[in-house]
Amino acid sequence: MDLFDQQVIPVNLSPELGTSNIVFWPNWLSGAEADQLLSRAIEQTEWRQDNIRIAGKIIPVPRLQNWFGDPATSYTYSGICLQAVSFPDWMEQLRLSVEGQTGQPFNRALVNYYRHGRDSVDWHADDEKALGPAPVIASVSLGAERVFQLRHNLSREKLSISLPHGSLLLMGAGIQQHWQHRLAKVGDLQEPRVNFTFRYME
Ligand SMILES: O=C(O)CCC(=O)C(=O)O
Ligand SMILES: [Mn+2]
Repeated sequence: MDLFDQQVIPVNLSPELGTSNIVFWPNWLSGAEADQLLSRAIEQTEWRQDNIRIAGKIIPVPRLQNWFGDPATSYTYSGICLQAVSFPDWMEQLRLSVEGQTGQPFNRALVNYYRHGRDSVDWHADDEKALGPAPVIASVSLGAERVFQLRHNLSREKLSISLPHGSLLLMGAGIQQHWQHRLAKVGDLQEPRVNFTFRYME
């Protein structure tokens, strides 16, 4: 990995708190490493199709997913409770590389499988109580390049970052409290994408 490849994007939080950073490594993994991880992830993950309740209706989430970490723990969001699955060896190695690159501890991962352009994740923040007051989130992207959008809760300022195959993105402390993010649907895209979001929970 070429260190000069690292991009630091300042992100406004509030007048009191100033800015935090998104740190982005667009070419974090080699093409061969990223290809291998993508096929491993797709083939070896026990993908779940979960449902959420929106306005009284039960709707399948538009992606497949699973939650990894200490199996004695679970993760609840939008009324979905995911019991954690232990990190398989290959994912444990990825977790260690992400810790090494970012200098931050991570002990959980939510893994998302966007099968095609109609799969997506709507506006949200990774701000569940269990993640503590200022979560730091690391995101590894594999497969189809998709646009990650962020929107400030008050100013509505927007940021868009295109996430290539093998990239790593780190959202610094404070961003989850002041911004939401999403991955919008794109028409006509057939190629899959897998994303790992590493988090830290006590
Ligand atoms: O797929 C992505 O890049 C984002 C996923 C995400 O925001 C999440 O899992 O919380
Ligand atoms: Mn998220």
